[in-house]
Amino acid sequence: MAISDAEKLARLFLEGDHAEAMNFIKQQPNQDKMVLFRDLFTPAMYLIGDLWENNEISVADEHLATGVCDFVLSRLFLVSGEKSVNKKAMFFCLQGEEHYLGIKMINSLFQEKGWETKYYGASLPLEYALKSALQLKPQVIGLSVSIVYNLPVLKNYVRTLAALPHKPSILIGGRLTEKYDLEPYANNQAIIIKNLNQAEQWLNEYTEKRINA
Ligand code: B12
Repeated sequence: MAISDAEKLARLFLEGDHAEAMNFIKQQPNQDKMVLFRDLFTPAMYLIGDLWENNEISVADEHLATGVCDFVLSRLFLVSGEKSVNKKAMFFCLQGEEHYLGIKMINSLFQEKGWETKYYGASLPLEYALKSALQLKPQVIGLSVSIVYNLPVLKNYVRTLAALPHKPSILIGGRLTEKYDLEPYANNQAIIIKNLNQAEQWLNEYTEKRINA
């Protein structure tokens, strides 16, 4: 059976081959980040998770693969580009949450659409998130959560950030959103995004509303 492109990418990640992984991505006919993230990076990392869960690869293999994935993602970041002053977003993982590759992709997609973004990565305690949000006043605050034991703090993040005077839109994403009903945590104050397609749809609708307003 022919192996898929996502499997090929997963193999390059697992071989720890930064250069080949980068070449593989550069050679893709469709360079749209949304497509690369949805069809290649995400399934490649999910596959690595399955191999890990089934003991077919070790923790060391998984760490190596994560490092290469992170490297390639960083290389895809925009270093310049036109930014709109009125489209600011900040992204981070809840306290305790180490799975940051997903929200790094989301940050990159917003950047590509002209947003000025601040990406804070893993495990950002609420008090520091709040401080930064008060300074930056982003229209969008994106939170990521992947592990169930990190969920209890979610409600508090949403409640606190939604109460900011400039009323940002709060987005919740991450592996758990597809698996569980997180509405009770969102408390009608945040929007739950289940995957990249929904993220793109939300972004397009948000932009359209602003143009019409
Ligand atoms: C790499 C990895 C790690 C790395 C993380 C590296 C990093 N820098 O991110 C490390 C080694 C740190 C790690 C640690 C752990 N991990 Co881990 N990890 C993974 C793995 C293999 C890949 C994660 C990943 O990058 N996925 C790809 C991204 C792109 O997917 P994603 O996060 O879902 O994001 C997408 C969407 O959800 C969305 N999205 C994400 N965030 C946001 C935010 C917003 C605002 C929006 C709009 C959208 C959005 O966009 C993304 C693009 O498609 C997964 C397997 C898997 N199925 O995901 C296991 C997995 C998540 N880990 C798991 C476990 C158990 C752990 C540990 C508990 C292991 C341990 N015993 O220590 C720890 C917990 C650490 C912690 N406190 O968070 C389990 C969870 C199982 C469960 N039942 O909860 C998994 C599923 C592996 C498995 N199959 O068993 N892990």
